[in-house]
Amino acid sequence: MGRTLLMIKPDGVEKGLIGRIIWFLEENGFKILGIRSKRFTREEAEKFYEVHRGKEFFGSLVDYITSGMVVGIMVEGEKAVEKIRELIGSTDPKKARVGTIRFMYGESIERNIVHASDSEESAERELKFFFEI
Ligand code: 3AN
Repeated sequence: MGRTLLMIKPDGVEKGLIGRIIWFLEENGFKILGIRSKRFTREEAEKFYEVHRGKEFFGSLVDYITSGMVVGIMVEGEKAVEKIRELIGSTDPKKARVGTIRFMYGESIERNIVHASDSEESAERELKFFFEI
């Protein structure tokens, strides 16, 4: 068993996709261990995305992620990190596999509905932005 963070970004919340995404996770056999909505401060958002600091899209990414509420979901399941990354699809919705969350709902490489941790270490680091673990 493993756990990971799936975060619904402001565009996913605005589009009313919270319920559908939770349904999709459960339908795919994952267990929801926690759900919390919040709005990131700039400082927190910069920390959350620190691996991207210095990239040309960093400022825009921080503006976007702080523009509204996000929902953090702690998800448990076998090979959770790897499998949830598969279920969300490629960063760029145009390249995402049919049936993935980003394929179905994503608009652009930035407004791509969800984030999911890309390794077990990232998952433990990122879950702490939402949960006392
Ligand atoms: P993923 O979310 O698929 O792990 P990362 O970690 O490469 O993708 O990027 C984190 C976030 O940064 C993406 N979800 C997206 O919102 C934004 N991003 C990544 N690459 C670009 C880009 N070339 N232009 C604009 N935003 C980007």
